[in-house]
Amino acid sequence: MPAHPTALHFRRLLLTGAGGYLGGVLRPRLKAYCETLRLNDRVPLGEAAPGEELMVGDLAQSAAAMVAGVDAIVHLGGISVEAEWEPILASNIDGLFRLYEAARRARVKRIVFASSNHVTGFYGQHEVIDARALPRPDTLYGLSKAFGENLAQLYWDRFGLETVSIRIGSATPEPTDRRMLASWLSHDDLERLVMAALTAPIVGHTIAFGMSDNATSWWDNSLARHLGYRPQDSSEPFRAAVEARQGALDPLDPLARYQGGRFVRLGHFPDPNQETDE
Ligand code: NAI
Ligand code: 15L
Repeated sequence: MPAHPTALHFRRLLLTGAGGYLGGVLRPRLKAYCETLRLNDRVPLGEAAPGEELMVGDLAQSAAAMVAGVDAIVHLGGISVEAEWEPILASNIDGLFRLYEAARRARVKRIVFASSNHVTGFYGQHEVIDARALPRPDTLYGLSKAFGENLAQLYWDRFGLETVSIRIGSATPEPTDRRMLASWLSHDDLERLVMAALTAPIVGHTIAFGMSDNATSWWDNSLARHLGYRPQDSSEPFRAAVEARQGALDPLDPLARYQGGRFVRLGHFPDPNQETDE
């Protein structure tokens, strides 16, 4: 049963990063909304199900072929955690640019871009921010997602190519630590948000925070209200089990202090053994 109530049906959608974790979540779900679902990743994608087209290859090299004939793109492909600069540069900067360039030339109308909460990971957990807050990336990874959002803004302002940049929180089957009580995005709500982003009448470039209807929240989605996203899940039913499992945190621990949690203290890859000073 599709989680998003829509009669709108796409002829062909492209899902990048289809071989990754969220690709596996969205692959069967997006198929319900389109005649043909084209899938890309540089890792094997298994057998094509009915109505699927598989295109295995690096997105920087195969962007033009990937976007040909698609109505819209759900772009998950990229480095999804902190890493060395070179792979981030290749996938999240150059790969993203190649994808947008190809989409512009092919006159694709809209891209849903998987951005990340790590664009603003250095805001404190005591703060509530909206999409007007300046980026405060916590990693090279978060920095690359901030670049992606700016690229999306450029392609909207200059070329009228629409994007919804979703700053995904933590999209897991259930919240497993205290931070995720605020950052959790259920798989069903992820589907609802991606479908809202694909089907809202006009989005320009919209930045939306990818979260469920959590009782604790650091993110104000009022600037993305026009998407019509209505989360239906909440981390609250998991709170007692999470708090029993994790216990109280030292308030100075980055896990408790910053929205980006442990990402703010991950090794900086050019010098990975050196922890950052606070
Ligand atoms: P993942 O790492 O499991 O999947 C990413 C996929 O992209 C991989 O299968 C990888 O092979 C592919 N990829 C990377 N570079 C590529 C390239 N140059 N060409 C072709 N394919 C390439 O990540 P996950 O968890 O599925 O996340 C999907 C997207 O959502 C990522 O962009 C990530 O940054 C973003 N995101 C995910 C969150 C989560 O909670 N899972 C939270 C915030 C953002
Ligand atoms: C992300 O951006 C990562 O892709 C994902 O693996 C999680 O770590 C998530 O953020 C998070 O902040 O929980």
